[in-house]
Amino acid sequence: MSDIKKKITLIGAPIEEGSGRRGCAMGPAALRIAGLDTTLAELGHTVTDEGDLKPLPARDLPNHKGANNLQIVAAYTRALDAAVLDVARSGGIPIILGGDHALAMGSVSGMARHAADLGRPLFVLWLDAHADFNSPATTPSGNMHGMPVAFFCGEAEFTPILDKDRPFVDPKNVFQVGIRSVDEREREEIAEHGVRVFDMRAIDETGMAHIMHEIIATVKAANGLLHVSLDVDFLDPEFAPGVGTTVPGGATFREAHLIMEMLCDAGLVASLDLVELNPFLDDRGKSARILVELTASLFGRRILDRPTRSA
Ligand code: 5AB
Ligand code: MN
Ligand code: MN
Ligand code: MN
Repeated sequence: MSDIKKKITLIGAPIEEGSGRRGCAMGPAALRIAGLDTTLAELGHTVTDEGDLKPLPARDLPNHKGANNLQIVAAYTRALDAAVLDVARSGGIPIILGGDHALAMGSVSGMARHAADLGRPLFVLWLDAHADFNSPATTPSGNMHGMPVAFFCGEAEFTPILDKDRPFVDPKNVFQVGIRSVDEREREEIAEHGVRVFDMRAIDETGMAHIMHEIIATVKAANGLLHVSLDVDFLDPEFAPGVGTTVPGGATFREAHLIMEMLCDAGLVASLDLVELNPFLDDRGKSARILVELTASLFGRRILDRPTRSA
């Protein structure tokens, strides 16, 4: 599958208002400087860069307790929902250059619409230290980058950011890998809704290959589309320090690459978020570069030309 040439569209989403600090707005620029477009083009894909979205704050929405910067987060959500659907509908693969993780409210909602149009289920692979299943009612911080999963599963419908009758993602179709920091209320929510969590302990116990075989087999069996959402803090801070929410004990360089290599062979990935990169906190572009390298593995770069070994 990795030899199939794709139509890839880069969409910059320089949102930082979903996180508690400044810096993620420089993420799209850092990913471009690290050579994301040329790297994908060298692998034979057709790459278009749509530039950065410039949404206007959604002034129709009132301030909401527990949802910091709601108007600007809603504006990005609406813009990305439409932009991602547009690209996917025309046969392209959208890659969203973040920007903080609140942007997944829009990117995943757009892909959920696309999957519904095709009559196929959408699965989400959430690579993150955090579960991001808070809502304005449960959040300890008010930061909306901790809420996207609850939002696109239809569990954080507190104000009309998008239409309420849009397609949601079934929480059982969300695979969370690398999790190691979950809030008390989130813990209850993800269990109640059946989110499929492979925490760091599961990775230690069974190994990444086993987990990925299981995920890929599930998506294939359901003829699903797969959206991958990669939060920089999924990686151990040793490899990717350029993020505001580092948590020790994260995925290694090779564990992350293996995920991408196996997904590439499986040929299931329809869309990708690269989020939470904070170049202001990075070490000489290290984290931007690793995101580009991982994306290259996802889209066909291989060490040797051989298929994935069976489990
Ligand atoms: B990230 C926390 N759960 O809700 C919250 O980086 C952290 O997109 C959220 O995963 C981290 O504020 C959001 C404490
Ligand atoms: Mn996240
Ligand atoms: Mn995170
Ligand atoms: Mn609930």
